[in-house]
Amino acid sequence: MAGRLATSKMFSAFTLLLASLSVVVAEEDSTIQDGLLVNGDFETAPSGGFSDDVLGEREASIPGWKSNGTVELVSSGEKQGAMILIIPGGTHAVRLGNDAEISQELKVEKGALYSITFSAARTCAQLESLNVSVPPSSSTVDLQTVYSDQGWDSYAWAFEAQDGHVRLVLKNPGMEEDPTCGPIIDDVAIKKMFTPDRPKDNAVLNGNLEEGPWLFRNESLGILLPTNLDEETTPLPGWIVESNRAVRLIDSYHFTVPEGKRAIELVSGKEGIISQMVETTPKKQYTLSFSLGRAGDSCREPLALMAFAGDQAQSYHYISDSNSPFQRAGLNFTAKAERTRIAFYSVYYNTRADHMSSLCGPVLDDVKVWATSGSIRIGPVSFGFGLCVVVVALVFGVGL
Ligand SMILES: *[C@@H]1O[C@H](CO)[C@@H](O)[C@H](O)[C@H]1NC(C)=O
Ligand SMILES: *[C@@H]1O[C@H](CO)[C@@H](O)[C@H](O)[C@H]1NC(C)=O
Ligand SMILES: *[C@@H]1O[C@H](CO)[C@@H](O)[C@H](O)[C@H]1NC(C)=O
Ligand SMILES: *[C@@H]1O[C@H](CO)[C@@H](O)[C@H](O)[C@H]1NC(C)=O
Ligand SMILES: [Ca+2]
Repeated sequence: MAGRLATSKMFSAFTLLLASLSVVVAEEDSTIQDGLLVNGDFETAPSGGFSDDVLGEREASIPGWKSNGTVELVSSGEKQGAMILIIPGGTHAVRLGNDAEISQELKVEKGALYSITFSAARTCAQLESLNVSVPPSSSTVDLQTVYSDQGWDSYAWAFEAQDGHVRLVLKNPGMEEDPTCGPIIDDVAIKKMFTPDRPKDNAVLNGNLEEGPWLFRNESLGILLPTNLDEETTPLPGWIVESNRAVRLIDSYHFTVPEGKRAIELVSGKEGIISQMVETTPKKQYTLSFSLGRAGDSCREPLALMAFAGDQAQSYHYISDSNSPFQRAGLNFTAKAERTRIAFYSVYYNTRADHMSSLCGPVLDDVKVWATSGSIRIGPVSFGFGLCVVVVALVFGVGL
């Protein structure tokens, strides 16, 4: 009897504990979770069901979203004139007419950095762009260049939460004569970012490119990182895209990646430049090393990238007849200042052999910078460097 009582007491204490735990969990849950936003894929049917009606200014017509202006839910297979509309994922998406917008309120952690991922397609041949904002931050993403043969691309953008409640706004700033033109938006997701620690033996932040925006596991096109000059607010911590054109973040589920799960494919020739300012000590000697490879997306060769470190610049060709999908390469430089710029772009404008309109290029991963002068250290790093020199020597030997 007493035993049973004790057990039941223990049981209720346990239940209480569980209950309080779940309250804690629920409180933590109240800020937004990584992944798709509420109805971020526009697959939830509006109250009246999916139809061809223009939603206009009726609020909350699209579950989870507020809209303003001509916002239409569009379905795959739908035609606009002679053209079949392209829906990035699933079967439904939204089209933003002139000056129209959709928005969603997000409960976030004040002061934290978030990235937003979305897919977009343009409908007409005109210049189309999208203003993505979480006031006061905003950015205009140029949709003119379609990088993939699918007719749409995914993009990433980042913002710092100034408040616990923010509003994400996706707006078509355009004023086209044909009001049925305007970008189609789909698959809007969020990810809270963290800045990885800088490893002791590497001055490069996020050199392996593993920390970045939300990537749908089923999304095979990678994510474009458009121009972003703000190193504090970037969807790829540590790095900026300092050119007019984008670079592409790729994953190991759909592409060949030299290290870990993610890498960068330099898809825009000399117009897609990724860079980082690394901390250095003036007059000290450093080595920059990185992996250069192919993405396994039947990109037409030659593949080559240009690497910059301080006042040094050198181009490197990927040697396709080697068995490895990537090679290590590098250069030495002497730091002139407390911060040194390292940067990369693709030497060529490459397209895929199977889809001539799909842009592609060399893959960059595992970027390292470390001091070499005065160091008499013989360890894995020096050994790695020795290997790298051999590879560089081989590259030149074969190249000539
Ligand atoms: C809708 O957009 C128009 C024009 O941009 C603006 O004047 C109006 O205040 C907006 N309405 C709402 C409810 O946000
Ligand atoms: C990928 O998955 C997401 C979430 O499940 C879905 O909304 C989207 O439509 C899918 N995208 C593609 C390209 O299949
Ligand atoms: C984009 O939208 C934001 C917020 O609505 C606005 O402050 C900004 O000026 C817009 N940018 C452009 C280029 O239209
Ligand atoms: C870089 O410097 C190291 C000495 O610190 C040297 O052994 C190596 O050959 C240099 N590599 C290149 C590519 O110049
Ligand atoms: Ca990586």
